Amino acid sequence: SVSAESMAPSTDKDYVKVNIPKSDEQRKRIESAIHANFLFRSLDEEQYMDVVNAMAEKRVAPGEEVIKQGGIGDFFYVVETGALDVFVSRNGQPPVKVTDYGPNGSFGELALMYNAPRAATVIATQESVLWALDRVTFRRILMENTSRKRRMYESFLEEVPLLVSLEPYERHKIADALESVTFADGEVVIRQGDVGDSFYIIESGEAVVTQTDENGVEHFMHGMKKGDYFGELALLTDKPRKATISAKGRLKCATLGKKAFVRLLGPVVDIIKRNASNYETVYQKIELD
Ligand code: 1OR
Repeated sequence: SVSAESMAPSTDKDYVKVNIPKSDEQRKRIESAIHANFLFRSLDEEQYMDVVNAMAEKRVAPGEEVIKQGGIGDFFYVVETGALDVFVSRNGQPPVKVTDYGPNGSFGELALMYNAPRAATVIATQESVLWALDRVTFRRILMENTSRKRRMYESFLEEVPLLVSLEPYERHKIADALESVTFADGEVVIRQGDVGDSFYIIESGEAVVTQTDENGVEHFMHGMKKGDYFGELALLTDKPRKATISAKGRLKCATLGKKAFVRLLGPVVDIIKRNASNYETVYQKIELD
C-alpha cells in the first residue's frame, strides 16, 4: 500500500516513495535485522528511513516457497528470524541445494539488479519472518552501491588464488562485504599480540611480516604482494595475532570482519587451514583443529 501523503518532491525522477505504515516495534525489528547486513551500511539517514518505510513484513511457514527460479523479480528480502534453503536447477536437472539463509541474511537481489529471471528457488525450512523491499525502492536506493562494489571487486577477486574455486556468485557476496582500507609506508596493519577481528587481502602494494621473539628481537619473516591474504589465523584460532604486518610503500587492502569471514569463506576454510600449516616451518607452533 502506498499512502498519498508519502509523495515526496524529487530532483531526479518522478517516483512515489513507498510508505507502508508500521509500529515502532516493527521499526525496531527491521533495524536489528538490517543492522548487521552490509548492503545497508553506507545508507545516509534519508535513504535509511526510505528503506525502513518501504519494507513490508512477510511471515512464511515451513515449506513455503518465497522465490521460484525462473519467476519475475518483484521483491528483495531480508531475514529477521527463521531459516530458508536455496535450490538451483541447471540444464533441466533436478534442483540442488546450494546455500541457506538465517537471521540477517538477504536474497532476491539478482533479478532486480539485472532484470533477469529468478536465478534460484528459495523455500522456508522454518517459520520465518522476512522483510520485503519492493523492486523500485531496491533499485533506487540499494542497487547502485551494491553493483558498484560487485563490479569494483569482481576482477580483483577472480585473481585471488584462494578464491578461484568459488562460484562467481560466492565472490559477489564477498564483494558486498568487503571494505577497502589504505595504509601509508611503514604503517602497522596488524600488531603481534593484539586481538584479531579482521581478515585482509592485498589489493595493491606490498606488506611485510615480522615476528618478535621472546627476547624482544624483531625478525623479518616474509613479504606479501597483491592477491596475498593475512589475518586469518587469529580468526580461526581465537588467539592473539602471531605476527606484525606493516605496509611497505602505500598498501591497499580489502577487509572482511570476523562474522563475514566465517560465513563467506566457509567453502575455502580447508584451503586456508592447509596453507596456515605451512607457517609452522617458520613460525611458532600453530594449533588448528
Ligand atoms: P534472485 O533475484 O535471482 C533468487 O532470486 C535468489 O537466490 C538470488 O536472487 C540470490 O539472492 C539467491 N546463484 C544464484 N542465486 C543465488 C545463489 C546462487 N545462492 C543464493 N542465491 N548460487 C549459490 C552460491 C552459493 C550459485 C549456484 C550455481
